[in-house]
Amino acid sequence: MQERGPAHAERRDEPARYDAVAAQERWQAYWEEHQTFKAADDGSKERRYVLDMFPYPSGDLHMGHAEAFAMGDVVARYQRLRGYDVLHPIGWDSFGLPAENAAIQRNENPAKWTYANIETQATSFKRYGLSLDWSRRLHTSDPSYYKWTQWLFLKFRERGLAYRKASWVNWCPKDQTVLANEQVVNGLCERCGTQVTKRELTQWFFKVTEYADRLLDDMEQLEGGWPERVLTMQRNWIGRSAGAYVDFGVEGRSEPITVFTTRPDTLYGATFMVIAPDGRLAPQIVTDDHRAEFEAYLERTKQETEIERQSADREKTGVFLGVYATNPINGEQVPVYAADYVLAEYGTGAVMSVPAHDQRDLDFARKFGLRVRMVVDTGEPDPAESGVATTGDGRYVNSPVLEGISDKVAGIGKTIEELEAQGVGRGAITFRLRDWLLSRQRFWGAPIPIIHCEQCGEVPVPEDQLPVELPYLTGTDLNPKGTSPLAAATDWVNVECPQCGGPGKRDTDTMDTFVDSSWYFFRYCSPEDDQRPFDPEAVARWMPVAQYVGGVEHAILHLLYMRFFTKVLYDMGVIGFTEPMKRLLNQGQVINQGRSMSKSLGNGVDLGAQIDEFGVDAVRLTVVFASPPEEDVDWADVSPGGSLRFLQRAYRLTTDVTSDLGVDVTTGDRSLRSTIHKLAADITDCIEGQRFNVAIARIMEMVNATRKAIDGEIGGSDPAVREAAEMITRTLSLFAPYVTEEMWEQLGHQPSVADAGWPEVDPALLVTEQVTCVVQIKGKVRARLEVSPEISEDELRELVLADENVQRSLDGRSIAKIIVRAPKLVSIVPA
Ligand code: ANZ
Ligand code: ZN
Repeated sequence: MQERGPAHAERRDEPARYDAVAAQERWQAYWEEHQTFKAADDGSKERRYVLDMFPYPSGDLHMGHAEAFAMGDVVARYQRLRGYDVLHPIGWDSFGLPAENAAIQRNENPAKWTYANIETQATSFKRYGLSLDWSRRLHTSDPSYYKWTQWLFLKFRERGLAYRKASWVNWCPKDQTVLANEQVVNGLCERCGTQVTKRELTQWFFKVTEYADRLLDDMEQLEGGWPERVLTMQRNWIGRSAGAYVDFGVEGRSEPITVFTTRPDTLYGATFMVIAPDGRLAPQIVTDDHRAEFEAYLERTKQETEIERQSADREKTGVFLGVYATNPINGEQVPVYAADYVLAEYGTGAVMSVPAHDQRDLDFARKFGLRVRMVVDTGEPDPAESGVATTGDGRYVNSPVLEGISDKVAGIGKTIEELEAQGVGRGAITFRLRDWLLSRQRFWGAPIPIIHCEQCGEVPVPEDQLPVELPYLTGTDLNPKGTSPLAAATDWVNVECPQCGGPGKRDTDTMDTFVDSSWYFFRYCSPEDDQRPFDPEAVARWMPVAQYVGGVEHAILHLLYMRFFTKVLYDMGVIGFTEPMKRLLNQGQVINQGRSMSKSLGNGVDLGAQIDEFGVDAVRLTVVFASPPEEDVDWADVSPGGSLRFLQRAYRLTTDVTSDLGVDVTTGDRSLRSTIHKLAADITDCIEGQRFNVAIARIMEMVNATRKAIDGEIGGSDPAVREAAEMITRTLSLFAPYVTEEMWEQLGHQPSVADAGWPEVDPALLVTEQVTCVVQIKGKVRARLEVSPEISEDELRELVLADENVQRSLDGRSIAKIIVRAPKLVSIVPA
């Protein structure tokens, strides 16, 4: 027999208590049987789509899930009580690397681990009492789902938005395998500890850059609905920069080297040029004398991360390539270097170096003894001497074309004009955003539905042959041989070319799991559709999503990619909106003792154990009450035991209500009613404004006021007490679904409290009553004040004496006598 903790009520002669475990079992079964949370989707009510980021089936649910899903459920339950037909679906993001690693270890197919974990999580989600619509459940690793992921890939490709090009990937020379970024730990292979290098492989990309402008501009629609910091992160990630391309000629080469610069106005100060060692250009232009040195440098660069390369305080390194380029504005010859601080994939992979006005360039110039020429006089010391580059506005010097100008915008404009007139440059906008590298040399993902034919090249798998299902591989078959593990499944790889019937080979890459998660929210609208990824009418009915809830770790990639997918679908004409999520809530993390929970710190908190000890309601109430939703919850500072005691107090109120169901509550005690209605109005505001923790504090105030009324003169038979208990039950149901079902029943209602509606607040009860207080001085009325009927004598005396009219009448005279009859009369006799 399982031992039962305090979540189980012991029934001695104590006041009534609710039994958390029994309630959980009972109501879970009830909801399932009655499909309480299934979206009706029949047009009887206005629709609202509330969505939690779907989970990855890594194991059982943990505290992080507990928090995120508790928050999402507050919103879903609230919208439901407000009378909306709520769609609150659940599914699993079930492709991904951990399943593959587990399968290799256990010598089985990744599906086994994946689907077993999904079942465990599903059971836990049900126990957790979430108001989910289970009928729409999906898994991205089901062929019925990834069929449409593949279909979308092909549609994107038709639109020119999916293409292949060579790109650098992480490569373990010992295991002979491509590594995902997560598999590179401190520059070493996670499996064997070998130093990871870069290797060039042909990869698939989605052309997100084509949507860069729209991804930025459409953020206007998200202002106010999305956290500002997420919008800022996306803006920075997209990184729109205005500037110019400038062409530098190179002797003996027909093509110029084009640089991207945000400061074309500093062109006269460009005293050397730096290009990315790992770009196309460097190996082409390096002279034989310098090739060996260059190649050694390139090898070193390949072992560095992009972050290292860009860090400002690092000692600059680089190699001279033996060539000179010509500055187009003054015909000056400048030496060309390769250095790791210039990235191959940004701008053109080449920069004109202006050491006087760019610190990286200045550091480099000082290390390599290159010229520093100031072209903007900002009034600060000459960078050549100070070692500090100046970046501000100032008077242009040493720049004939810009003579007399002292403002950056004008300087940039004038230089671009000049460059365009001479045909050696043009104004340009670049983005930091790169195309999305979507192919993975991994097994457990959606295969890329392309067949490579020697005759026909890349041939899309015909639609009626989708899905391209994964072959059944297990254990060591999944160890990559060469590139992708799929390459080893020769029976699967070798197929007829759909176009010419000749021998073809399947593409052996699979798609990044971010592809799967970029469209799942559309699929929930019509998860059974086997003719298309989603039914456009169903999507039109439900979307955009009213509220999306998930972790801030997805602020960039997932949230950007799903926005991109939405825009492409809009361009395809299948949806009528360009932003999929109206509102976004990023919940904080659950931490312990000030730190993220981790195995090595031994500070993990087990969700299942917490639930066994305190019950679901107490745990959910605790995570939501602990702090504002977007802040972290430190489990060391919270008290689920306290939450459980509070829930028992709330429950006990309902057993103390002695008036009948349906009694006319408007005949109840006015002051209790007014207190409760004011709190209820405040709770509504708190929920709307996502201050869930404050809403709970207000419910606690309701419970206290009601308890006081029951134990005091008002008593449990007053209809206002019933009204209060019902409002408490309904508002509390957002946070503690089980006990509130018990309370609702205890109050004599039919289940479910989820159908009870949100409390309606009577505006008449919100106004604080006022009475008029008359102030007499020597028997004459000199002032009238509006005061609360409950004002005390002291308060009233103070108020009256501070009143302007009273002071004027007294005109400095002292007071011989003052009679205060609160709240209606004050009589003053001056000396
Ligand atoms: C000359 C110059 C003079 C620059 C100056 C800056 C200041 P943002 O603003 O981030 O777009 N740059 C261009 N391509 C680069 C690459 N592939 N790797 C590293 N740096 C690169 O940065 C644009 C500026 O960063 C460009 O403007 C270029 O340096 C450098 F006083 O050109 B600038
Ligand atoms: Zn062919």
